[in-house]
Amino acid sequence: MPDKRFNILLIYADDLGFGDLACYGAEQIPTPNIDSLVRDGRRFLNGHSAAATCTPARYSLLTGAYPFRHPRAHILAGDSMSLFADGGHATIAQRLQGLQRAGYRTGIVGKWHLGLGDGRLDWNQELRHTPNDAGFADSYIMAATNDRVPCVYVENRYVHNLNPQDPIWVSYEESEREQYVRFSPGYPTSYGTGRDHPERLKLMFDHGHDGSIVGGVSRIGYMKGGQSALWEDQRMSEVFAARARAFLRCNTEAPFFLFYALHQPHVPRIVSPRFAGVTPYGARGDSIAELDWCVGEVLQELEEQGLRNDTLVMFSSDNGPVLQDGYADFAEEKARNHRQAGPLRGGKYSLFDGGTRVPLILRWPGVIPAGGESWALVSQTDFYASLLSMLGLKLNDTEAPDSLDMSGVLLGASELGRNELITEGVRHNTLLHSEDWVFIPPYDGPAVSADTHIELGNSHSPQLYHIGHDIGQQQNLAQQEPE
Ligand code: NG6
Ligand code: CA
Repeated sequence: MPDKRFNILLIYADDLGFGDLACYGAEQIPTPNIDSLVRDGRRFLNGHSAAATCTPARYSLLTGAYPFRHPRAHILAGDSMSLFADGGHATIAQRLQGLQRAGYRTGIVGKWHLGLGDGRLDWNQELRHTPNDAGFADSYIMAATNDRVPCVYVENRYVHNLNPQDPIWVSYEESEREQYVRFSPGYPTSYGTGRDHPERLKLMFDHGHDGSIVGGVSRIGYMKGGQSALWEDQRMSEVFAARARAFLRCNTEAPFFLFYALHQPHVPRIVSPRFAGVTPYGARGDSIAELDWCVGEVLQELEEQGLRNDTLVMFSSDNGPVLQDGYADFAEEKARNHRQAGPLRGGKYSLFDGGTRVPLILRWPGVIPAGGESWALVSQTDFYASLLSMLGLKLNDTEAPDSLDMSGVLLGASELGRNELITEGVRHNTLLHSEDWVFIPPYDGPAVSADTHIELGNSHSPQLYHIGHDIGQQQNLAQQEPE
């Protein structure tokens, strides 16, 4: 039986790289709140997400299962069926919620991207297979990503603020595009598409992203209707921050688990006017500064509620960084001296370490010694078993098959990380981290992405790197060290 009840605040950025924060070496992006977590907590330098893209990384974060165990754990469309509707693994939220004595109040605010519904979704009805069915008692989310339709918030089982007189339609079928192209005055509202009406765009698409235009930005996929429910990109951070703060305010009695899943710095990077131009790096830098403000908001709420010492704060990112990801926001040109992946090779989508090695910071005053750091190999996949262990609990046979108890190293009581870890680039292309070595098997596909210009790590030859000596993965030792 758990005797220790503590709160868990899991803050998760979207596409934030290993080098994007001042506390990881960035020079001109102000991130004082996240930096304070490092000052007061512990920073990890070899912490990984499970995959170099969002959906599989999030799946593994919540379930403690490697993403390749779920055949559909790939980047999902905005109307994809929930990964939990066809036999996904149990989530840490479910486990915490179900605890006998320390039953947790669970909530998610922000990006979901693990699918909704059990097949064809009707956005105008009560939704099934929402986060509420995956262990989250309170849920206020965007379904997928900020570059995908539908551009609406979902509150528990309903699209928030939807007017039934203006129903919402969503499709990802190219064959249905014609229906979404024309502006038909009146009902149902059509937004036109970026491909057909580029003159209406305030931010030009670059690759993909030429579907429905919402708020002057064309997205992936098509939608019409639902005008009253549309989100405003510039206000998204405030909306989510207010929801997260409200959750914290309302849950001061029971222990809570809040998954605060931020949308920054994922494209389209449209920040609140307060953050426009605060960094020399254009919209991407500004969106990281805004992300830090979001972190500050929830840390402030913890202070105000007197919960600072009772709360384990965990901060990380779902995958590595990307500059050019579908919109002409000139992130590459504007990045100049900024090294978004720090010393690492590759980034989002990549088999190189830049794909999954991300900032990982934990703060728990009085438990985790302040100002520590660790080079131990740890994975977000381990959060499940580690959190249970901190509660004095063990995994049962059916849950979290790949999650290891890393509570010692996470809390700063040990330096012993994993010996081995499997991560993924894209499409369940796996690679192996083994102590100081990284082995990337041969994979088909371009060495460099024509769209994002990222080195993907595909090669017809096996690759072996000693990352202890060669963190930038420049020297392939596969021939030299075949054993
Ligand atoms: C890709 C999108 C990219 C981004 C990514 C998902 C194109 C050409 N690219 O398919 O812009 O949306 O999916 O990002 O459409 S993630 O962080 O959610 O994994
Ligand atoms: Ca992501």
